[in-house]
Amino acid sequence: MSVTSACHGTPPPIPDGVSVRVYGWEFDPFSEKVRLALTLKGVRFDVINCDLKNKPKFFLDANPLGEVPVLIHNGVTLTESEVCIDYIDHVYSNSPFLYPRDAVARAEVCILMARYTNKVMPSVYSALKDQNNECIPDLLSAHEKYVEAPLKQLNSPFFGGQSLNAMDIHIWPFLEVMDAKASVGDITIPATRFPTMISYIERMKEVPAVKEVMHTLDDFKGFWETWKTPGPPDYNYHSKYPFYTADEEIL
Ligand SMILES: N[C@@H](CCC(=O)N[C@@H](CS)C(=O)NCC(=O)O)C(=O)O
Repeated sequence: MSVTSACHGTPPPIPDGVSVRVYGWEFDPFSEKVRLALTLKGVRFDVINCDLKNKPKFFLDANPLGEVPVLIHNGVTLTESEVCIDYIDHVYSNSPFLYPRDAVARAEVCILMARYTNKVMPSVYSALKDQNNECIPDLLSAHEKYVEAPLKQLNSPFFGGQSLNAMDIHIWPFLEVMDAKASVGDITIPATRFPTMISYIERMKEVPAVKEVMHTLDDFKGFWETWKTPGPPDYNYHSKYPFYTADEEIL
């Protein structure tokens, strides 16, 4: 079977009895957050890879902004990964709870997430675009302040305590990329500055749901290779989820 992402001209996916669907692509950190939240809740879902340089009509119909992820559930269409995580926690009210039920504790989680979005994400975007590693100091400072320090203060295995919460889900895909970049020597995460964050990353890698959604170093290396050539990355690269093809139904 030829594997391809849905692209311009591809007809909408055919309902196949799976009630939850994510439009995304394999190496997109925002889509990974939604996949992780669903996996933690034990929800069966499928993923439709979307070619972002040649967006399928059904995807643009679902999100006219043309951004992944999109979460489709029982006729509900949602965008924005954080909103999706919150929705998943409400609709699937089984444990693990992704947000505390106590209002104050919940607000504290939301504050940590907002700080990561507002204060750390810009340095992540800059570092991804930067060819000369000039943005690495900012990336490290931001993680020191908004990940290493609060995690050290919490003194628990995860932001969610003994299990993951929305903050862990929110930051994981970006830490996963940093860790992979560190493994290939593109960046250095100094052990003396990041003792808590480094052991946290190792602990996260052992969580079964994280293992299911994360990528191997070889996956990353292969994907990064496709990004070195001019033009967009290969949105199809090594996806472990069922694909929709232009001439086939979803598996
Ligand atoms: N705030 C959004 C950000 C989503 C986002 O930036 N998605 C990118 C992932 S690569 C995207 O779809 N970009 C496609 C485009 O802008 O054309 C979220 O958390 O879901």
